[in-house]
Amino acid sequence: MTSLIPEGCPIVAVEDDRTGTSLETLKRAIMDNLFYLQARFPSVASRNDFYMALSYTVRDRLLQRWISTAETYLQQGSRTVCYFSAEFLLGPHLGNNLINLGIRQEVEEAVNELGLDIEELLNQEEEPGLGNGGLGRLAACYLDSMATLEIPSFGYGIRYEFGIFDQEIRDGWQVEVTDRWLRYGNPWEIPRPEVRMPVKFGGHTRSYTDSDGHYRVIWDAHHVVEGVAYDTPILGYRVNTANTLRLWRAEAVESFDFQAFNTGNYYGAVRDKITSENITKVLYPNDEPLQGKELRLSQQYFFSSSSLQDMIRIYLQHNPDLSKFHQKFTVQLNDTHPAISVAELMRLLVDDHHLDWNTAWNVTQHTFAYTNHTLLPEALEKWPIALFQYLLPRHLEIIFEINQRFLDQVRLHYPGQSDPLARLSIIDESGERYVRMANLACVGSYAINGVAALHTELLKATVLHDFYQLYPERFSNKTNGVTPRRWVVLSNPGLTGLISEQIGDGWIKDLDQLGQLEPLANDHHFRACWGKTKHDNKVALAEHIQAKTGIIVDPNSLFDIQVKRIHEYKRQHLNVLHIITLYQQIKDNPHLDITPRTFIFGGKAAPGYFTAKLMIKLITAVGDVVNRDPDVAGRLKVVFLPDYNVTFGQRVYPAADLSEQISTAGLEASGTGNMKFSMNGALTIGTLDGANVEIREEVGAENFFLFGLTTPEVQALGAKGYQPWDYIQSNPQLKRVLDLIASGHFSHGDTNLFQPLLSGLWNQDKYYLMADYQSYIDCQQQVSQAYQNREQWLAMSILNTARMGKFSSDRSIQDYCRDIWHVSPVIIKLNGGYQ
Ligand code: NBY
Repeated sequence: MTSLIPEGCPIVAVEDDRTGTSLETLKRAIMDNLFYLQARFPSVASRNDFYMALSYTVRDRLLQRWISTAETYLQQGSRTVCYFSAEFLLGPHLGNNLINLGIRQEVEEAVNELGLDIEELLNQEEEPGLGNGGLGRLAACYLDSMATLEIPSFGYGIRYEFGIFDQEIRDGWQVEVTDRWLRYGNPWEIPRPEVRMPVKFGGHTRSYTDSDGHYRVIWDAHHVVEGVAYDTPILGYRVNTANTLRLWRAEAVESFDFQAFNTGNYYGAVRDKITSENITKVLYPNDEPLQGKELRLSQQYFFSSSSLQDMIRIYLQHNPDLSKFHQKFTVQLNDTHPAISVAELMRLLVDDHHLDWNTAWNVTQHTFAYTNHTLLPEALEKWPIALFQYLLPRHLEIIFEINQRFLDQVRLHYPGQSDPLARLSIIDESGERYVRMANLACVGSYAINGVAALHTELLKATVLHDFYQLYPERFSNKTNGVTPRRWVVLSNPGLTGLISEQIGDGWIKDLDQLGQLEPLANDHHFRACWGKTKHDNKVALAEHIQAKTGIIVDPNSLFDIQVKRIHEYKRQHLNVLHIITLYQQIKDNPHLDITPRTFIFGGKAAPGYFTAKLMIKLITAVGDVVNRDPDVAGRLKVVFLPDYNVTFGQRVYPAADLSEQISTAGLEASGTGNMKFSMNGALTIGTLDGANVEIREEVGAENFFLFGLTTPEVQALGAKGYQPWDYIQSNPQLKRVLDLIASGHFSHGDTNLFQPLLSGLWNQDKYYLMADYQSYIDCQQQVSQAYQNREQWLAMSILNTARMGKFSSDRSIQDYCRDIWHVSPVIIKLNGGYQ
């Protein structure tokens, strides 16, 4: 690039008087930023002003790395991974960047000397909640690991103006409140108003033959929206790599609906402008697809198209030949939300860049890889043909063409058979016609993976069975992982210090090193330190609980925690049945000697998911009674902590004794909270589901509380005709628990309130709670006993942490790099600075 400024101008150096990390330089920088960026002097500055000033100070110190990383990738033309995801649930940046930069201590000192409190400033950050749950958080952990492993990569997604709603609890019910996370500004993003991509919607297509005799299609859109880039640096841990997360915001194009404007329909024109900017207004708060929402499909197409256009733009800067695009880029599709990319890349290559179909298909097919995150057949995304025709008419044509060529191949495999064809077809023709996004993703990808070993096996055997038959070589498993930087180092400084004292800090980048802790499980003194750390974390959580809910909990009680989205298949209500069982035992015998427990719940329900919201009401209602009943005498406490998010997760995992992972076997694809708990020394009570299976393998069966039906048992029971009332009628304890709820004991005498939940359990019990109840209760009894043996419990806790190496997202990313992406690290060198 040619410079706009003359030689000999001042250089911005890697570390200079502005960006050094000495105490004086840091203090000065914070005060400078407060004045020059926030326009405040200290006496009138708010806590947020100081948070912003500090964040800019930290950002300034990672900019050299970010710019050098971008420069290096550009110059070296490195093979690059693009992680396409509709959700990135990042959580707060400041604390994480301090740790990854390695300046947490220096900054804390500087902040102290300015008379401020670092914790208060950290708490000031509104976390970017641009995701629903596991899928979005996984994307965030993967960005951290890709940067730490120095993998050239981009995240591409949507800059939602409103992320996942804030949850309030009123009268025990969930109430949704808009998440205005951008209200006070976002110091971590850099808008790139010059990076903007036109994205077309609606209209129709026409074809013609050009002067060279080529058949061409033109898409005359109804309207165009622009994607504008907003970049956030993703810094690796103690490396120079700072990758980019590029999120797109929708902007109306300048001369929007000129005709309306000129005919005096000014308000009409402005209304349409607002409509197109709606695309990136709000994250859909469902963790299962909502069929047929036009705006949702618009979001998916909008970010897929903007991202692919951006990649082509970057590619063409150095290479005119798009037929080798897949050698430079690979795209990981985070579930089917970006699967429309398959058709869009074809359109860009064929219509806009005039590649012939076969060449374009070769590129496309070698570009994409697809990760599936769900087995629930009803959760597979599909879009009505009519909606597609209306919104993306050209893509529908392209999909038909892809499908026709694909089915021609399939016919060779299955001569004369129509059933496999009907199942494999990208178009569902069994009733109203739909585009099946998982089929599009499978046809258009060179690799397909599930997110835990069991999940991948089930994918191959069920929802993607036909594709597995056709393309077995495309399938592999990539068990999820979580980043130990955020989920141990940042959240649990006490444990981090204790571990590093013993084995050094190499484990932070190489989690298998935690194995060195194993012998210490037998060391009495180490156990005592381990126990103290846990206790301190529990005291801190207890204080938080009291501040947020007014409920006083005993840090000496067993902290039994279930935090995750509220869902019937995750079975928070099974946990409640256990609480009521204990409660009833106490009522029967108030002097019963039981292990005191604090049951902590957190999680959001999709706003339209009535049963999930009723489950929250049940938890809070049971809490209201149990927490106050004098017979209980504080031995059981039930807490529902509102607004579970990443920030709260960071408080909760370190304080857990017991992790509840109790989904119906075969339904939780992987789970990642299970890993975060275990890494922080919680023991798990769980079914053989998702990654629980592998966690149990790693930590040892003797260090894991297993209960419940296995997947084949669930399937067999379903096939035989499952009758929940058989289990209820033959189990007096279970029947009493259900009857107590039905009697209105937890609902001020209202016998109707929980009827929908109860009749669900009596009649179909889709998630087999009744079948698993007794096994769960018995297993919980073992937990209570084990907790009484403190030394033994501590040893088990240490072994859990020691054996969690596999579940670092660094391992997952290395697996992806080796087996799917074929990308290698690129070391970033900081040169002297930039002019
Ligand atoms: O992905 C979760 C799985 O349930 C969990 O087992 C797994 O560990 C995790 C990471 O692989 N899936 C998930 O979180 N899904 C969603 O959040 C989601 C969000 C939106 C939509 C569908 C699923 N949608 O269609 O809008």
